[in-house]
This record gives sequence, structure tokens and C-alpha cells, in this order.
Amino acid sequence: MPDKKPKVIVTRKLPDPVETRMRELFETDLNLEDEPFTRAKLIDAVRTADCIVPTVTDRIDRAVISQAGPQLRLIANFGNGVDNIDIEAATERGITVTNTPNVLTEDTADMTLGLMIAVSRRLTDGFRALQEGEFKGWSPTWMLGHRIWGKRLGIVGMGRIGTAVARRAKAFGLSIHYHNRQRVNAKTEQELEATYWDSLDQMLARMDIVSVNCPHTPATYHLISARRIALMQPNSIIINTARGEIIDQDAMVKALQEGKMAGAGLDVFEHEPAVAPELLDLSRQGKIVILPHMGSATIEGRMEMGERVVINIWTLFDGHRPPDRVLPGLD
Ligand code: 8YV
Repeated sequence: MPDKKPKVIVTRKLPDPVETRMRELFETDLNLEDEPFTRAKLIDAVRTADCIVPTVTDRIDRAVISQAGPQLRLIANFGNGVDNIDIEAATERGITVTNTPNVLTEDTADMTLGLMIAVSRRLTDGFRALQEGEFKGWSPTWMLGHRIWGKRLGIVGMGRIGTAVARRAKAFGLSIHYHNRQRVNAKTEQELEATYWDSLDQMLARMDIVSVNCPHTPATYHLISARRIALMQPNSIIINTARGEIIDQDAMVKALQEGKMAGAGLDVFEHEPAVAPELLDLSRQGKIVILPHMGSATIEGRMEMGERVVINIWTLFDGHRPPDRVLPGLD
């Protein structure tokens, strides 16, 4: 590590131990108020910092990167998804981008299964009914949901999180199907007894539950398009713990309203933090379960994300290639 500590600007409040470690190791500017950075503040940060630590709530696009001073060497994202950063523009300027893979895989997979069960077994609807005094005692025909055991699950994106979802889902008795750019290795396929579909259209048309687990890239924007939503079975449900932009949200809302899709479990939305009023309505009606982007929200996960960020910064300024470097085209 050079004598002069790198100047690091962190855009959001991170867990205390992570912030303390960053202050020990680097010349770190923290954001204790956790007020999201304005665009002007972001531009100011890239003009003065050696490294910035943004999150999903900061849009580091080409225009912001074009304002970077020559000292900016690293964008160390606090998060796995890097759709908030223009990787190509950064790479062109010789700025390294890193993320925090692996450490939020299991938490996000847990949340995916949680949503699957919550939607199928009407967990939030039951909670609401109880709160509103609708529980008049057990009834053989009240609050009936659907069994997930024995159903077909189609996973869109069989990377780390998709595979972790598949392992859990198999234990819950679902049969595993997946669509991915590349087929996973034979050993994993055998372990999961998974069926590979090279055609996403064909898979979607046959699944009871669809789980979106791919990254958001230009290629996956509205991958679950209006046309593809129309292919899905009317009794099917969709779970999204990846990014809202992967599903054409308006088309999904319409399908849910018209009963062409039975339900949805959504941890992410298009145009976050805005949540479409139609989605709020559907959740009040008990048709969908919605959460405010909580997939990786565990204390353990956030601490480990911070550790990855620290390792990436330390390694780069120590003259080495950081472990979690993101290259253009591989995001
Ligand atoms: C993170 C996420 O908390 O890491 C991701 O890709 O979606 C979230 O779970 C968020 O991105 C933090 O920047």
C-alpha cells in the first residue's frame, strides 16, 4: 500500500464495523446521514476521489464517468449487480470496476423461496385477514392456496443465485427446469435433476412457477416481455428477486389484473424506489407479495459485502488485480 492512503468516498451508510475498517485503512468520506447522493454530488465525488463505493441507488453512467478526474482508479460497487454502472465507459477510461459476488447468494436464494411460498400459500393475505378481524375460526375452504411440492419451477438465469434457488427448491419437492445462456455442467444438472431449455419461450409456457435470477444487462432488459408473459399458463406465478427491469412490468400488471397469471412475488421493481400503484393494489387484494428490495438484507450479508469492498480497494491500491473485477460484456 503506498504511503498516501487512497481517498475513498462511500455514497451510503454502511454497517458500522465496515465503515470503521475503511477509516482505518483508507482516507474515507462516509455518508452517516445515508441521504442518497444527488447527481451533482456524484460528479463531485468522481472528480476528487481515488475510489468511490456506490450502491444500486447511484447511477454511474457514461456522463458521470466522463467527469471523473485522472485520479479515479476504482469504482468498488457495494452490491453484486452492476447495472447501475457503465462498465464499458469506466474501462475505456482505465477505471477498474468491482462488485461483491458470492456473499449474497444464499440470502437472495432464501428470499426467493420465501416469496414462492408466501405467494403460493397466501402468507401475507392470511396476515392481512387476521389483522382486519376476518378470522372467524378454522374453515375447510378458507384461505386455500396452492401446494408447491411437485410443481415445476423454471429458473431464468442459472448462475450462482439461480443454482442456490434450485438446490432449495429441489428440497421442497419442486422439479427444476432452467434457461441460461450456457448449459450448466452435467454434474450440477444431475445433482439438481434439472431440465435445460434452450428456448425460454418453450420453458415459460410449461412452468407453474417462474423465478427470475439473471443479471440485468442490455440483453436481459424486458426479457420477460409482454409476448412471453402471454405464453405463461394462467395458473402460473412469477418470482423476481433480480431486477425489476428484466420483466415488462406494465405487461405483468395487465396479465395479473386480467387473471392471465395467478400471482407474483416481487422484491424488485422497474423505476425503483417508485412502486406502481397497480402493484400496491394487487398486493392489497392478496394476489401478489411485494417487498422493498430486501433480497440481500441480512446483517451477515451486508458485513460480508463490506469486507469484499475493502478487499477490492486494498488489493487494487496495493498494486494487484482485485478479486472481484467486473469486465465489460461479462456483467
Ligand atoms: C444489494 C442487489 O443490496 O447486490 C445486488 O445486486 O440487488 C442488492 O441485494 C444492492 O445492490 C446494494 O447495492
